[in-house]
Amino acid sequence: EVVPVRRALLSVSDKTGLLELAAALAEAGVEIVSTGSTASVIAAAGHPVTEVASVTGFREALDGRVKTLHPGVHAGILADLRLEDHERQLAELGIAPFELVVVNLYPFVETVASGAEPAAVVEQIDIGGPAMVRASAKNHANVAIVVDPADYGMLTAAVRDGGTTLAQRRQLGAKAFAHTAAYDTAVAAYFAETIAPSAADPGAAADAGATDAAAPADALPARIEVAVEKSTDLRYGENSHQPAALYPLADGAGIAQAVQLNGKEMSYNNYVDADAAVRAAFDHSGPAVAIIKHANPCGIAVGSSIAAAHAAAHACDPVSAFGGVIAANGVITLAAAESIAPIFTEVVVAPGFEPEALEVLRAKKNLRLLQLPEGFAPVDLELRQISGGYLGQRPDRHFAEAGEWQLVSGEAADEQTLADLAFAWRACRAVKSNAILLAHHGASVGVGMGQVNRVDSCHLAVSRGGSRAAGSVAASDAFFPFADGLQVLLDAGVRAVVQPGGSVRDEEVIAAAQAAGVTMYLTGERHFFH
Ligand code: 93A
Repeated sequence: EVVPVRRALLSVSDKTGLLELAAALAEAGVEIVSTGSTASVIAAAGHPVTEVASVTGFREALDGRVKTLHPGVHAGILADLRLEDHERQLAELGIAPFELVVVNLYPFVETVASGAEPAAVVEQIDIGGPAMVRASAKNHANVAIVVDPADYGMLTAAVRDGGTTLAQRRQLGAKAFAHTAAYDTAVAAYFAETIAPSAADPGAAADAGATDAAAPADALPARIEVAVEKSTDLRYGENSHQPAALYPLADGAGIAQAVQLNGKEMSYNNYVDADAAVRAAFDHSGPAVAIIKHANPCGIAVGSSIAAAHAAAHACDPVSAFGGVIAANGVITLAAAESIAPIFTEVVVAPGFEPEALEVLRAKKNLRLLQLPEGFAPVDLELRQISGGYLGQRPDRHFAEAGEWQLVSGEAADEQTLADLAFAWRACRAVKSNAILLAHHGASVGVGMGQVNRVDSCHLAVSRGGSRAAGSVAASDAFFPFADGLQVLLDAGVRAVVQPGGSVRDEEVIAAAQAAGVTMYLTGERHFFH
C-alpha cells in the first residue's frame, strides 16, 4: 500500500514552494519530469529535470495549449500497476510510470478578477492540468496527486519515509477532485455570465440594445452550479434528531472557512448564529461588536475599541446575551477578552485574536473561538433553498447615507443624533423583520425583532429599552403602515426616528411625529431581513 516515489511529474502555475519541493525530491533520488516554465525554474536552481517534451517526443505546441496531453504522459499516470497486463503494456509502449503528480492550474479565477478581456480569460482555462489531476486522482491506488503547495511538507516527509500511503493518496485524490470541480464551476459561471449570457436566458438576446428600466443593473447569473464537498459531519442539525454536515465552498472566505482556535466542536446553530453575528458586526466601519441569539442581535454597538463596543453591546440586553454568539469586526484585544470572559458565551468570531486575548479566552475550555479567513468577504450571491429549488439574490449591502435622507418632521438632527440615527439605520438591517431598533450613543438599547406586525416590534423595543427608551433614537427597517407603531415609540420618549417612508399613510405617520415635535428622516430604502 506504500508506493515509493521514483518518478514525479511537476507542472505548476503557482511556483510557491516549488524549489524546496524539487530539492527534496532530487535529494531523495526522484526523477523529475516537468513542463516549460516549471522545468526552467527547477533547472535554474541546479536540480536535474527532464523536459516533458523529451518524454513525449513532441514539442509543446499551439502556444502551450498542448504540452502534456499525450499518451506518453497519461499512460504513465493511468497505468494500474496492480495489474500485470498494465505493467506489460507500459513496457511494450516504452512508457515509465509516475508515482507522483504535482499540478496546480492556470489562474483562471484570478484572471477573471483582474478584469481581463474574454479572450485572455479563455486562454487561462487549463485543459491539460485538470486532465492530469483527474487521471492521477482516479489512479490513486498507484499515484499521489498534489494540487496545493500547503501539502508539499507532508509530501516530502512521506517521500523520505519510503513512499505515500494509500490513506494519504485517497485524501489527496479527494482534494484533487474537489479542486477541479470548483475550477470547472468557476469556468461554467464565467461562460453563463459573460461568454454566453443569452444561451440560458433567451430574453436577454431578444432585448439586446433595448434598455429595460425595471431590470436591475446587477442581474443574477442565468445558471448557478454549486459543487461542494462535505468537510465535516456536525453532531446534529437544529435539533438533536436532525443529521447535519458542513459544506464549505472551495473558494469561499467566510464563516464556513473560519479556523477554530479553541472550544467544543461547532454546531449547526453555532454556524448559523456566527454568520448572523458577522453580518451584523461588519456593517459598521469603526470597531463594532454584535451579540446574537437565535439569529437575532440582542446587542450591537460601535465604540472607541472592540472592548468598549462589546461592553456597550452587552449592556443592551444582558439577560439575552447569556449563551450568545459574539462577533467583532476587528482583532480581539486583551481588554476585549477580559470584557467577554466573565460572560457565558457560545462562540466568539473575529478577524484575529491578540495572543494575550487568546490566553484569557482559552482558559474557558468550551468557548469556541473562530478566526475569520483573511480577506473575509460576505457572499456576493445569497442562495436560499425552498421546496423544489433555490432563490437567489444579491446581498443587501447598500445603505442610504444620512446626507441622502429627507427630513419630514422636527428639527434637523445635531451631529450626535445624526450619528446615532445612522448607526441605528445600519444596525437594524441585522435584525429580523419587522425590526425596530432603539439606539443611544452608538449602541442599541432596545431591539424589537421578528414580530408579524410593526406595533408589536415597537412595544418589544420599548420594553427591552426600559428607562433607556426615553431620549433614544429609533430605526424601523420598513415603513410604518399606520401611525400606531410610531405612537408607541413617541409615547416612550424616542426623540428622533429614521425609516424608509413610502406607505400610503405616510402623511398620517409624519403628522404624528410632527405633533410630538420629533425629528423624522425618510431614507427611501428599506432593509427587510427574513
Ligand atoms: O494549456 S494547457 O491546458 N495544455 C496542456 O497540455 C497543459 N499541461 C499542463 N495547460 C497545461 N498545463 C498547465 O500548465 C498546468 O496545469 C500548469 O498550470 C501549467 C504549467 O505550465 P508551465 O510549467 O509552463 O508554467
